[in-house]
Amino acid sequence: MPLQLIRNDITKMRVDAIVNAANPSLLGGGGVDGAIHRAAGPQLLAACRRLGGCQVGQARLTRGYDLPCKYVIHTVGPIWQGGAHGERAQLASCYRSALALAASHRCKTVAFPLISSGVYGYPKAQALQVALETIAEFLSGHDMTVYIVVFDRDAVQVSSKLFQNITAYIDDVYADAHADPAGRFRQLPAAPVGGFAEEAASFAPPPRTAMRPSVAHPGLDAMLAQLDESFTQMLLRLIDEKHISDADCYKKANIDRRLFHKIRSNPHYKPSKQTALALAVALELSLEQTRELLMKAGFALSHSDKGDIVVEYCIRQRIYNIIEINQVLFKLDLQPLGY
Ligand code: AR6
Repeated sequence: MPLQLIRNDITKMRVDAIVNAANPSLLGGGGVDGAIHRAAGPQLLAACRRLGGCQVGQARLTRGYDLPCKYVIHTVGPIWQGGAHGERAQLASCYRSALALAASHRCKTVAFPLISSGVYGYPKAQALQVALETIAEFLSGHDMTVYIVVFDRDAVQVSSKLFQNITAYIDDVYADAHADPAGRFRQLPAAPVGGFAEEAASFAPPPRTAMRPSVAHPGLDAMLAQLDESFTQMLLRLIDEKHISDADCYKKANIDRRLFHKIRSNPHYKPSKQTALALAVALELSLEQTRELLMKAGFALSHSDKGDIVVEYCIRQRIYNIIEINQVLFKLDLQPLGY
């Protein structure tokens, strides 16, 4: 998945590069900067000394030393002064500079903390918005997987109205799915004597002779020769019907280009449910079409699954922005769409 929001300690990320929220001296400090220097060991400080500092909005690169990543990209975020002092442009420039440096070092996987959102005081929700927008823009022209690593789930603040509506919808639908409408579990009738034996008999396998191949089931071969449209075929048909390009589709679905090509080149490809749902959202399908596309991959939308209910709500409300949907899923500790 090209853009992923995850909860982790960035020093544990096994990626090509992690990004450090540094200060202009590049000589270490508190927060994520302190954690990165501690985990990388003293050679990182020696390498930073040789760089001679960095200006706000720019980025510098060192090796990762004892960290599990190859590189550390140090960038200096703006100090929040109320928002009217060019902080947004400076913060966006941090992400762009760090990503450009990562691309020039052929990094395929990069992890960012929420720059400026700690000691430097940038409001977390706004900092996340700048990160998401700037990274998404970069990814529209580059093949890379970028992780935004947040320490606490509160950093992700979905619009409170949307969040309230979705949680209310989950409460309704999930509660219905888990209710016991006919009181089935309250009054189990006593089983008649011999009742189970009768049932068992009706499920007994047919006699062996009836299980011989196609001679006994002349219709089977014909049925197998007339399979329905497959997942891939339906997907490609919808892309054509909607007049969008493949690239628009997989980018909007937040799906890796290689995965999309795998799906495209195999008419019988079976995607994961999260991938199928991401494509349904990218294609802005109705709920009915989404169900049909999912069914082609062997899945259903279930009211016993909170993630499914969130997606159902979003589709009903025509919320087709996968990043927004994934923020809600993240906040509820549910699996994101994509892959
Ligand atoms: N992994 C992921 N995120 C983290 C981690 C971690 N291990 N530790 C903290 N965060 P901050 P800034 C989050 O203060 O605001 C330093 O002293 C944290 O919750 O590290 O850019 C520098 O030397 C917050 O959301 O960076 C500078 O002087 C985010 O990382 C100054 O702080 C950034 O918080 C830079 O301040």
